[in-house]
Amino acid sequence: MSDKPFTFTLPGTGEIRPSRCDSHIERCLTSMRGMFQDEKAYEAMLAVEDKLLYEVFEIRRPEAVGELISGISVVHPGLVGNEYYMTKGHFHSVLATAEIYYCISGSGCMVMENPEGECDVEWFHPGTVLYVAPRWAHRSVNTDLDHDLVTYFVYSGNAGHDYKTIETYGFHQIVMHSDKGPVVQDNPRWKGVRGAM
Ligand code: PAN
Ligand code: ZN
Repeated sequence: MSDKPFTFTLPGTGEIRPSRCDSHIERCLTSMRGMFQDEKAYEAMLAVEDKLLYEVFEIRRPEAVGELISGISVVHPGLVGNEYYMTKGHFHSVLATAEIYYCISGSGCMVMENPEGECDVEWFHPGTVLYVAPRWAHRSVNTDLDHDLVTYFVYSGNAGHDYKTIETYGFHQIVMHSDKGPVVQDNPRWKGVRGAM
């Protein structure tokens, strides 16, 4: 990997690919087993098609202190039962590493929580910059049922990803679709002991 400076361009509205991309990850329904509330709806959807829920295009850099890894996250529109398509979500393995998200197009939110169980949900609209403070787990949720949620993210090269904690316990909060729009609720299936995480 070159150590020289470089440039690239972010996707415009209606596009999803940055002009430079070293890795492209596609996450389908199968990789989100157990994460949605409505298991029957999940299994029924999966029986028809293993739908693509979100994609990540990364501009890779060495996973080292001082480096910055960035890329584009695209959460496609849709519902599993009454729950919006979302990312798996994770803590950074090096908890003390922050992340910046910039919303390019679409709308939705970031569901966040820290290991003490404090929760926060911040909303994305085109132009929103979100600072995910160190120690906060984060999950992107697309609450627009007609358009992709496209964000640009930047995080420390050494951050690493801890998916297991969220896979085991879930997030304390969920975002559900209603006639009046998105509603943030306590997660009835959260598997930890409240106040103990
Ligand atoms: C992002 C996320 C990306 C996909 O690059 O990795 O939005 O979400 P999951 O990793 O939870 O599947 C990031 O936050 N990196 O640290
Ligand atoms: Zn992250």
